[in-house]
Amino acid sequence: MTQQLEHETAADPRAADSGANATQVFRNKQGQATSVDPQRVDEVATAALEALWGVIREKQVTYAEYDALKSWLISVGEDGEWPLFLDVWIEHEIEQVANAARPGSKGTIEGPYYVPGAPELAAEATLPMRDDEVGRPFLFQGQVRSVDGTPLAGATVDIWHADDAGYYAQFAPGIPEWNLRGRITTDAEGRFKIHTIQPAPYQIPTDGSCGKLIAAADWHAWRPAHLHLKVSAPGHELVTTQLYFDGGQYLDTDIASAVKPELVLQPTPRADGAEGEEVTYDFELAPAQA
Ligand code: MBD
Ligand code: FE
Repeated sequence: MTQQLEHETAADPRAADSGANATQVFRNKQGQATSVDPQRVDEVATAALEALWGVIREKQVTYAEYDALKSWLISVGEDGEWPLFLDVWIEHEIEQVANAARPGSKGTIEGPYYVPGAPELAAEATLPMRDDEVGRPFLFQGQVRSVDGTPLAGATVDIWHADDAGYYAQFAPGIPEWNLRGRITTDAEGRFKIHTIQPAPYQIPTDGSCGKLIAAADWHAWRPAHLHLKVSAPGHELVTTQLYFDGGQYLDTDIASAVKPELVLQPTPRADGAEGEEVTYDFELAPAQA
């Protein structure tokens, strides 16, 4: 318990609550189930099963292990942790395949905690936060451009991140609905200036199924501190990404395998002498596919 205490909140966050919310948010986003061509289902499902059969043969998986797996898979559903499991251990590969050929700013995984419809904010804005929000002040600024260098006025920087205890609004109890979430519109020169606080590293809930797998395998449960972003502009491809902090813990061992060198910020002390750090990071968006 000692390692968890430093990142605990007053209200006690439970994996099952956070999981239920993530499941609901995903259902709302997805709407009706996507229909996939049967030939494609056959091709991908067969390959996936064959890969699994290969692991069973290679590792000589036993009945006891098979039963442990069955029991664990049932609990993942009961805990609502399928979104968490998939986004931590599978999404990074999907993202690589999806965006390998896209020019412009690097993307990375979305994760389970994006909620559409955050408050709309001006080009320079402070993210919604509590009057007594704990955390080191952080100024995140930059410009959104097309890959040819044209500044994109009226682009949207949709940002969400954890608080100083590593918790996300709407997924942990006792945090105001849109805390540390906002949609900033860039100014006439495509620029934005976001005042917020530095998030803490994120720990996968230890009391749910994902936490059980992590403990059983003797892995650590952490993601490095990060900002999540969706950057978009008319006529351009939306970029879903994350930004990390140079020198931060877990950068080299992110449980979600979502760190890329291009995504590591190097903040410096505020030039104007204000408390905290600042960093400039520009985004370049690819023109939308025809
Ligand atoms: C997170 O905050 C996150 O970004 C991901 C990808 C998975 C779990 C929690
Ligand atoms: Fe996150």
